Amino acid sequence: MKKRIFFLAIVFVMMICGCAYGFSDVNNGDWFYENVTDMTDSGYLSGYEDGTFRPAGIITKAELVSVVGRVSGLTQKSAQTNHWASGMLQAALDAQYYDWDEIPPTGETFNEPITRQLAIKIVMKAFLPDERGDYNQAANSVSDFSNLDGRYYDTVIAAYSNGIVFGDDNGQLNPKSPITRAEACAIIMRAANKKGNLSPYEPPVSTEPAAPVTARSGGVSENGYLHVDGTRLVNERGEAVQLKGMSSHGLQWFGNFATENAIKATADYGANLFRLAMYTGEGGYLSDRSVKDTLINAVDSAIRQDMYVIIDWHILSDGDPLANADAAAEFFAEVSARYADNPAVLYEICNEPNGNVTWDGNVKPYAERIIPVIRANSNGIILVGSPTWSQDLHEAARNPLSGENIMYTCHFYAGTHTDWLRQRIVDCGLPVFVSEWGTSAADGNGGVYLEEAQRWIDFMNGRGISWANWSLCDKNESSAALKAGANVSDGISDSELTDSGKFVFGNF
Ligand code: IDC
Repeated sequence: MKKRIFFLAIVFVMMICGCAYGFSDVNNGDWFYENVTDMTDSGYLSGYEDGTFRPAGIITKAELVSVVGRVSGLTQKSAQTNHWASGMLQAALDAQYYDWDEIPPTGETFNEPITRQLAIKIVMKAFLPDERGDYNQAANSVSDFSNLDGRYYDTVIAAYSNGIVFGDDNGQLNPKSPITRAEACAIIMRAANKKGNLSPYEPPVSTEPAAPVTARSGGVSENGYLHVDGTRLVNERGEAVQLKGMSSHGLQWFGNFATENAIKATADYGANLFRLAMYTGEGGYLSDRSVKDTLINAVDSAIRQDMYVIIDWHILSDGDPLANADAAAEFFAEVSARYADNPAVLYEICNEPNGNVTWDGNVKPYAERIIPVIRANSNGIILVGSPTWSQDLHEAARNPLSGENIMYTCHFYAGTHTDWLRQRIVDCGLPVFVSEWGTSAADGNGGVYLEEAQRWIDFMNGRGISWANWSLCDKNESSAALKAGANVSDGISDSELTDSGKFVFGNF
């Protein structure tokens, strides 16, 4: 259900999660009751936060194509724009649901209301492309048939003859008027039911490798493959590079802030890194494999934004990385194969070992098992944690891993960790990557401690240490970068940033 809500949050930009039942404006006697209920029950479409469905509201081209694409089982493709629906629009265009000029993939008209004639054509092409109808019958029953554009004759006639569309009480189709949400539900559900095989809901995961849409300063297209040189991170040309960006919160909870628009918004503020915290426990990957699809979509999004991206196996309640090493090996085999030799991707193999674990006895043996799995596909940067929530760099330094392009993570929270942890970084002599830090105390709340955070920023800048900040979400905790209810579908405005968010975004 969480995943479903996540998808819907993308599909219907203005809507947040809604309940499938009991919309205050959808009643049992309404002509669209069954269609709307089917649609919302299946998770293809959602209502609004205030408990309404708004059946008479209009629907945009992007919204209609997205829903039709989902119900008909299309997979998103790489697209020309960063619009939230562009991947599905491209897939629908390629599948010839509509023609180039009807909704140009360049995006200018994505947010316009869709006409009834075009909506009917798209629905017929998606579900019943081979159906035909009787011209005379349709022309007689539609009193304004002559208002149709000629290119829609065939599909509208077929729609009438197959009981997908009925005119209004006056027998009018109003082909060039916008279609309402209730009407869209009705024609989509009728056509899909007639076809007979509704595709089950699956989060959209593209099979095509993503590629940057626009080159950004400090991005992957500029720096290419990363390497470790001594204690420094360097680019393809051997020049020092510092990555800065946000970490997601747990993807099982806050996947709605790891969307392409959210990630793009951080890049627009200057970030060249995004970290995806895929929790293993607490309702994460080990109990819900679909979190991986959220992750993959987000990795693809970051790649399209020309950003470096960390795939974080976010152990936390499961403090010993060895406890789920089999699942980790399987996971990293899969994702490293998908992103084989992609210069954008970094692998963080264990967020924060904690509890009764040691470097020698738990973390190092785990790393020695997982690193070769990744190396079979990629020579990219691998980030390794250490005991005590990735603070025991001194333990790792005594018995470091062998091999190239390995860095050690140090995690700090400004309200808890100060000079002594900076000193550990200086003393350890290892290549260090701060893949998670917060302006709060270590529990993610309290403060914020911006003076100490500034000391850390100065320290990291001075040593060229890369970082990702915890976290891009709107949870009511001080480490969250966004205020409650922030809407990231249209970017992130200054007024949506918390004190922490303002400080961090100002430091990209
Ligand atoms: C915290 C979240 C909080 C959540 C908690 C448990 O901020 O909302 O309830 O995890 O899942 C870490 C962890 C990171 C923590 C964060 C703050 O990597 O998952 O997030 N923190 O406590 N290490 C040190 C601090």
